[in-house]
Amino acid sequence: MTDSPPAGLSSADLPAPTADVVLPCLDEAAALPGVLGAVPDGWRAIVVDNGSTDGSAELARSLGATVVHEPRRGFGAACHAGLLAAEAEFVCFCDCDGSLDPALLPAFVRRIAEGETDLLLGRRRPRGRGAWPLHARAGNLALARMLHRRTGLRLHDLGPMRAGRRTDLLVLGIADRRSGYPLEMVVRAADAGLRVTETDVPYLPRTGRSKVTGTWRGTWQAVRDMRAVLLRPPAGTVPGAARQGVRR
Ligand SMILES: Nc1nc2c(ncn2[C@@H]2O[C@H](COP(=O)(O)OP(=O)(O)OP(=O)(O)O)[C@@H](O)[C@H]2O)c(=O)[nH]1
Ligand SMILES: [Mg+2]
Repeated sequence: MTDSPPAGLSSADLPAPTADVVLPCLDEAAALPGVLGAVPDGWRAIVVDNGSTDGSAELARSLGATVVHEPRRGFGAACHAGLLAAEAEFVCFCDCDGSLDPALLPAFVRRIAEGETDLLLGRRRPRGRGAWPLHARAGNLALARMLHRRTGLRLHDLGPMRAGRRTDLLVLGIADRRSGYPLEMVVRAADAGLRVTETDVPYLPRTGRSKVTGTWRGTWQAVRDMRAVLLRPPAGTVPGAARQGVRR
């Protein structure tokens, strides 16, 4: 439970609880100074590197971040290594390419701490040309529809910027280590009865070279990984019994 604010103050006047921010990073030296500079004061930035060759790890360390090396390639492998390394009550995730602003995250954490929601996702609202290519948007929309059919959740986006309670996220047992990780987090959270909601966030053109959804190949891979997540039966479900709603 959250303590009530002292008389005369609203909860918005109080500082948001501190959190750890997981920043998956693959060759993002150009974006790192801006991203780390926007991490709220007193929060821990956990940069998870997968063998960057542009000096990202050294740069992040010199800028005060905790750097975690994850030997296994993949966006999900990086996110999960960051979650395992986190220690704060609240954990946030944010891309490390300058497309999303970590300074928005205290408002996310506040809403969770106040009991409004359990997993809060940033719904990306593109700002500027090229921030979000059409094919990536179309893929995302298709996945949001499939997610609705699978879980009943009505989300517009499966964006990478998000926040939750560390213990809630750890017990979900997310297994995907590639592009399906963000979707699997949402599916498992819904299956576990957590409240999953979204809030608008500006989405800016990334700094540096596009690696995933900026390319057709990356998008195709992401959609395939995510489809596989949606086709998996809910955890703890007796195979074949999902239609009858039977759970172990
Ligand atoms: N550690 C690690 N980070 C990754 C990996 N793939 C992507 N990232 C990081 O995860 C974040 C999201 O990846 P992006 O390349 O921005 O993917 P995207 O936003 O879908 O597409 P683009 O911005 O167009 O490339 C960025 O901070 C990347 O550096 C990976 O295999 N390992
Ligand atoms: Mg990006």
